[in-house]
Amino acid sequence: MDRPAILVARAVFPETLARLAQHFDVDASADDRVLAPAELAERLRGKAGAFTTGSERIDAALLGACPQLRAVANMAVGYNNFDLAACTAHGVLATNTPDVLTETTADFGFALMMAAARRMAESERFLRRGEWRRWSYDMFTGSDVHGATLGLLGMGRIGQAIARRGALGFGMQVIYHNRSRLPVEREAPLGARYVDKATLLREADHLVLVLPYTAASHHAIGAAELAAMKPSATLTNVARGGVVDDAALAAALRERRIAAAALDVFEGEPQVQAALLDVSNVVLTPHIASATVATRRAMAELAATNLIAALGGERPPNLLNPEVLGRAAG
Ligand code: 8YV
Repeated sequence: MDRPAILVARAVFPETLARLAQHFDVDASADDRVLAPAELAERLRGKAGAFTTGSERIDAALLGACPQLRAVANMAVGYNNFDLAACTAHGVLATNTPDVLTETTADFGFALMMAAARRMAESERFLRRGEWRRWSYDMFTGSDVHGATLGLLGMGRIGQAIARRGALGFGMQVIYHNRSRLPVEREAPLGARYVDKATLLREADHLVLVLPYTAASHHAIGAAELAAMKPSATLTNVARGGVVDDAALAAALRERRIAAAALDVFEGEPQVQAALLDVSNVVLTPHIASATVATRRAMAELAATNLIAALGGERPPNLLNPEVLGRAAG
C-alpha cells in the first residue's frame, strides 16, 4: 500500500501523532530537537509531507533538495518560516493554523500589556529579591489601562480580538494602523479609529504589535519610532521577533524614553539580547502567547487536518497558496 511518508519535525500531542499514523508512514521527532537546515533536508528526503512549527525553515534550498515534498503544514498562524513563493514554485501546498488561537493569543497580549503598564514582573522580582521593606506612595506606580488609548499596529484577527477586550472591557479608545482599513461595520462596535503610523505612535498610551513579519515589517519599530512614542507609553510585541529592533528597544527602555515593554517574541529567539535581560522595565516571556492546552491541541489537530487533506487530494482548509491547486487542475 502506498501510504505517503511524512516527517513530524517536532514533538506533538500523542493523539495527533496517532491520527497522522492512520494516514501516513510517520517519521516523528524522538527528541524534539530543532533540526539544522541540512538535517531537516536529510530527514525530509523522500517524504511527501512535513508537519512543522515556526522553528523549521522551508525555503528554496530545502525544497530543491526534497523534490518529493508535496505539502507542508505549519502548526502556527504565522508562516514567515516558509518561503511561500518557493513553495508555490515547487508545487508544494502550504498551510497554517489561523482562528483557533485568536482569542488565546489576544488574552495573552492583553495580559502582557497590563503587566507592562502595571509593572507586574518588575515589582515581583523586587519582592522576590527581599527588597520590600515598607509601603510608599510612589512604589511601582505605573499607568492606567482602563480609559487609556490602545494603539494597535496590525488589525487582523488577533488585533481585533485585543481591540474588543480594550474597548468593551476596559473602556479604552482604540486607534490602529494596518495595511488596509477595516470596513466601517467592524470599526464601529469598537469605536476604532484608523490612523497613520505617525499618529499611532504619537497618541498610543499602550502600543501592541500584531502584524505579520515580512520584509516590509522588519524593524517596523526602531529607534525613530520609539522616539516618537510618549515617554509614558508601553510597547507590547506578540507578533514576531524582527518586527522590533530589540537593541534599539533595550536602549529606549534603559534611558526611560518609553515607560515599559512586554515581549513574547524576539529577534533570533530563543536567544534574547543581553541588553534586554539587563533592563528592569520589560516583561519577557518565551513565545507562549498561544500556549494553553486547549489551543495547542486545536492547533495540532488543525495542522494534521490540513496535511491529511493536502496529501489526500483534497483542498486543505487553511491553504496559503491556492495557485498550486489551480495549476494542478489546469
Ligand atoms: C506558535 C505562533 O506557538 O502561531 C503562531 O504564529 O507564533 C505561535 O502560536 C509558534 O509559532 C510555534 O509554531
